[in-house]
Amino acid sequence: MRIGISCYPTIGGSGAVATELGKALARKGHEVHFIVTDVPFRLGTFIEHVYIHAIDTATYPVLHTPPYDFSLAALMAKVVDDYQLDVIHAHYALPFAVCAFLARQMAKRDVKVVTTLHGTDVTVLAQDESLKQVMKLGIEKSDVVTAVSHSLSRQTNELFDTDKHIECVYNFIDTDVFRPNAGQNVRRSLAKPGERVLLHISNFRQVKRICDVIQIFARVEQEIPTRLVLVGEGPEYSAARHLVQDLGLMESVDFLGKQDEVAPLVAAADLLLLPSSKESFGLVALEAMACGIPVIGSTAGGIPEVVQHGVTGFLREVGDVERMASDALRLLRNESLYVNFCANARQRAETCFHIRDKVGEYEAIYRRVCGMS
Ligand code: GMT
Repeated sequence: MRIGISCYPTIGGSGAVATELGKALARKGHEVHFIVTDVPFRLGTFIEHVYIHAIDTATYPVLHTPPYDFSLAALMAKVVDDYQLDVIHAHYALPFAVCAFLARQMAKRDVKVVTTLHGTDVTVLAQDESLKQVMKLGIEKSDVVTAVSHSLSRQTNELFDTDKHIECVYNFIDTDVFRPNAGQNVRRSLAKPGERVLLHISNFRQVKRICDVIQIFARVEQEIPTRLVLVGEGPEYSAARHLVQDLGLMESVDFLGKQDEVAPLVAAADLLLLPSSKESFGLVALEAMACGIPVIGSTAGGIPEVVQHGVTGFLREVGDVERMASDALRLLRNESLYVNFCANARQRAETCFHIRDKVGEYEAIYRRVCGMS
């Protein structure tokens, strides 16, 4: 098939999922066209059957802001016609599903639109009433809408007061890349022998509750020698640094900033912390599980669909740092429990979220929507 993919190319779960999906589809022989502002960050080296179409946004003195969304819609329509696309897969309702809807009006060919909701569009952007109406249009005019968890499907139907069927296709993981022992060489540079490593990776938005991450670490560190590794950056970065300084923890916390290849870092950790207040799925939790790393997190959104409480990690109410810290200590102090959780985590990633199965689910959706099955 010929498939167009539009996503945010910058670092983030949705961009990672869209890019890995495109690469996997291309490896299976589909023609994949990324219609984007920039080369997606996870694309890596040249892959046969992958094309990149980058938007060239018009700027004129009379326009206060470049008409980015219209340029994107126009480019989508052009790629649909030039390359005879069967499907546009929009990763995010806003702007991509709405642009795909516009593109369909302009294109000469009857292209189908599949939209995947990743969370922030629904849980954050839809708080703005005017954007909500535009997003609702994008969702309702898509041929198929998927969400990355059942929690997000339900939330979307409630929030937009729509009965549009929203299928759940879980995010996925390449268990050959994210695997136990992928971080053997990295471990030595993160911690001394005998020290444990807690890891958090995010874009440091308020919803990630970085201060909870630090509070959990502060409690664990009082009991056993432990280091905290923080990967990423964003609006809460300085607040996080201040809290670490105020608690006198600068010596035992590493701020590594944005990192492209996280598999070795994830595999080098002992536990992943994800205490978010909002999380439609929590891709990083799945990355940790695939590496055989248990997760200490919150019960927000779709996290309980990924992490099984008491089996592959422990989940508590948002903000309950006391119990999250004692869960972490319980796992780190009990070797046989810890080893069990590690094995469960890896097994769950392989059996429930394998890239091969999820790519198959998306292919089946494309075929269905194009009347091929
Ligand atoms: O979590 C973020 O802030 C980034 C955001 C994104 O658009 O990349 O992540 C969302 O999509 C990911 C991939 O589907 C999910 O794993 C994240 O849970 C989701 N983030 C939120 O719902 C806050």
